[in-house]
Amino acid sequence: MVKLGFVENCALSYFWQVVLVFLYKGGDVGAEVVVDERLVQGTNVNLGEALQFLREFDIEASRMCFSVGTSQWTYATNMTDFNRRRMVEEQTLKAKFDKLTWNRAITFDWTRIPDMMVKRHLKFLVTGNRGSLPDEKYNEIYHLVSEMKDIYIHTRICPYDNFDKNYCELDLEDVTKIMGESRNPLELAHIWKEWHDKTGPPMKNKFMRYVEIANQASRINGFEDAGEEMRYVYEDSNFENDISESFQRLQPLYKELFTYVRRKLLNKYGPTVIRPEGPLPAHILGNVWAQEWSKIEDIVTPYPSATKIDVTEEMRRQGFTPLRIFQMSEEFFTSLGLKSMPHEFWRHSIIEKPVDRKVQCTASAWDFCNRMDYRIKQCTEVKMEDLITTHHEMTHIQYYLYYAGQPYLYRNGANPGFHEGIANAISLSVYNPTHLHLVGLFNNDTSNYETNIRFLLEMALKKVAYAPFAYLVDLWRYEIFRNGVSNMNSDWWQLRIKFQGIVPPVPRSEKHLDAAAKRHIPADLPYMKYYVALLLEFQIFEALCNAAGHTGPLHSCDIYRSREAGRILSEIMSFGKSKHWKDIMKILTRGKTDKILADSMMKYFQPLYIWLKVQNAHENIVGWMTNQEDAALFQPLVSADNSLKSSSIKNLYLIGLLPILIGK
Ligand code: X8Z
Ligand code: ZN
Repeated sequence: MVKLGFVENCALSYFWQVVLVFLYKGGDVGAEVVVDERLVQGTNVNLGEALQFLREFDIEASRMCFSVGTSQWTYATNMTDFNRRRMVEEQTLKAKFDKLTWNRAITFDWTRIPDMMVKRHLKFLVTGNRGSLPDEKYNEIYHLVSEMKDIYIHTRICPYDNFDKNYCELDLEDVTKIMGESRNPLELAHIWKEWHDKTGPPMKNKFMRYVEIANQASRINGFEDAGEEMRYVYEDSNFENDISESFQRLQPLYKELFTYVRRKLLNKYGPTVIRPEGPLPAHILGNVWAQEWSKIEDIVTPYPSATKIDVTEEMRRQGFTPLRIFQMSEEFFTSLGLKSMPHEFWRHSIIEKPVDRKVQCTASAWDFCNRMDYRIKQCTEVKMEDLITTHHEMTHIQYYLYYAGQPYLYRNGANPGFHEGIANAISLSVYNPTHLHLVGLFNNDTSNYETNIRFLLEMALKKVAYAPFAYLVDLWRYEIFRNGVSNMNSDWWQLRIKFQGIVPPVPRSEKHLDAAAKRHIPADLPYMKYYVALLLEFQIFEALCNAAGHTGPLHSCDIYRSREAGRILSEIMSFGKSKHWKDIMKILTRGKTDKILADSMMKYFQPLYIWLKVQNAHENIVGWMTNQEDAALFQPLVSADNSLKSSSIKNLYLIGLLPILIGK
C-alpha cells in the first residue's frame, strides 16, 4: 500500500493567506473562465505569472501534504477521538486548499502557454478534482463521501446461527476471516448476504446524488462525465481500448483456472451448490468479493504432498525479528545498488504493533513531502507474508527517495498503477523459490516440477483470479457515470458474470447496491489502477529479469544483486511523473513497447497454463455457460404483489438457501 502523506499547520505564504481568507468568507476568486474545445481554462498566458503561481503552489502543497500526512500518521498510530478530529480538520483544510488551487489555476490558458512543464502542471491542477463546483456542491459531495465511508466503516453484521439475537457485531475483519476459513456454504451465504445487505442499501440514495454531482463537476471541467475524467489521468486517448485488449489476452488463462477451480469446488460442495458448467456463486471462493481465491488453496491444490513454499517456520527457527526482516529488505535494495533507508526512516517508522494504544495495522509507506521524512507503518510478525510485504512497502520508499528531487506534482508514480506495479514486481523477485533458497530460507529442491506447479497455482489464485475483478470495478463506475443510475445493481452483476463468471449466492434486486460492498466505491477511490498495476507488475518484472540476464522460466527469476536491474529501476523511479508513462515504458523495455500488455503475465504463468489445459482436457466447457436462472438472480425477485417468484423459489430450495433469504 502506498500513502502519499500529507500535514502540521504551518504558516502560509502571502498569496495563500489572502486566498484562504477569501474562501473562508465565502468569496470567489472570480476568474474569467472560457471553455475552449474541451477543457475549462482562462485567458492568462503570461508565462512569468504562471511560473510564479506554480512556485508558490509547490511550496504550499508540500506544506499542506506534510501537515495532513502528520495528522493522518498521528491518528493511524494512535487512534483516539482527539487525533481523529485533528485529522478531519486537516483534511477539510486540504479540500479547501484544493478548491482554491483550482480557482487560481483555471485563470491561465494552459493550452497556449509555451512551456511544456508549466502546461502539464496546469493541466494536472485543473483536472482530476472537483474544484469547479460551486462551494455548496463542493461541500455536499465531500460530505456525501464522508458519510458513505462512515456507513461502510461502521457496518456490523450478525453471525450465522447466533443464539443471542442481540449479538450483531461482526466487522469487516471478522467477515474476511469467516469468508476465508468457513467451509459451510450456508454460513458463507449468510455472511455474504449480511455484508452486502448492510453496506449497499443504506448508502444507495447518497451514492446516486454523488454520481449526479461528480458528473456535474466533470462536465464543468469539459468532460462528458466523471468516468471520462477518471480515465484522463492516464493521458492516453487509447487507454480503454488497450486495456480491453490486454484483458482479452488474459482471458483464456483465467478461463482455464476458473474451470479447474470449479471442478475442485464441485467435488467438495456438490451440484446443489455448484453447477458443473455454470458460473460460480460468489460466496465459496474464500473472499467477500471473490476477487482473489488464495484462501481456498487447500481445496484446489493439486499436489498436497509437494513442498509448499512457506518459509515462516524457517524464519522462526533462525530467530528472525521484525528488525531483521527490515534489515534484510534494505539489503535487497542495496544489493541492486539502490539507496539505504535514511536515518529518519529508522527513527520514526513503526515496525512492530505497539501494545499501549490502538493502531491501524494495515501496512503502508509514507512520504511526508519534505524530502526528509519517509516512514513505514507495519505491525510486522515473523512470517513469510510479512517478509514479502516489507520488501513491497520498502519499494514505495525507494520510489519516494528517487523522485524526491522532482517538483511536487511530479513526485508520484508515472501513472496511477506504477507505485503498486513496481512494488509488486520486487515482491515477485522475493517470493520466489530461487531467492528464498539463495538467502538460506528455503532448503528444498527448487526445480521440483510439482513444487513449481503448486507455487504457480497459488500465485494464479492471487493474481490471475484478480484480473477480471480489478478490471470490472471501474468499468461499472464508468457505465454508471455514462448511462445513469437506473439498474445499477443488475449492471454490476452483468459485468461480474461476463468477466468473472460469478453470480450472487442469493437473489438481488435494485434495492441493493452490491458494488458498494467494496470499500473503494463508497470511498470514491479509483480502482482501474489495480488492474494496470497487475499487468505492470509482470512487465516490469520481466524487463528487470532481462536486465539481470535471467534465463529459464520467468517465475524463477531473482534480480537480487543485479546492478543492471537496479540501474534501470533507479532510472525509471527518478522520473516520477515528470515524463509520460509511455516514455518510461519505452526506457524500461529497451524500446520494445510503450504499451501496457498482458504478455509478461502470460509468460510468467505459461507452465501453469499448459498444466491447466491438461487438467481440463475432459471438460465440456472451459469457462461458463449462463442461463436464465443465473440472470434471474439479479432481476427483481419480489414482484409487485410482494410475492416471491416461483422459479427462483425452486432453485433456492434446491441449494438450501431459502431459509437464509427469508431470515430462517
Ligand atoms: O485497496 C488496496 C490497498 C490500498 S492501496 C489496501 N488494495 C486493493 C484491494 O484491497 O482491493 C491492495 C490490493 C487491491
Ligand atoms: Zn503498495
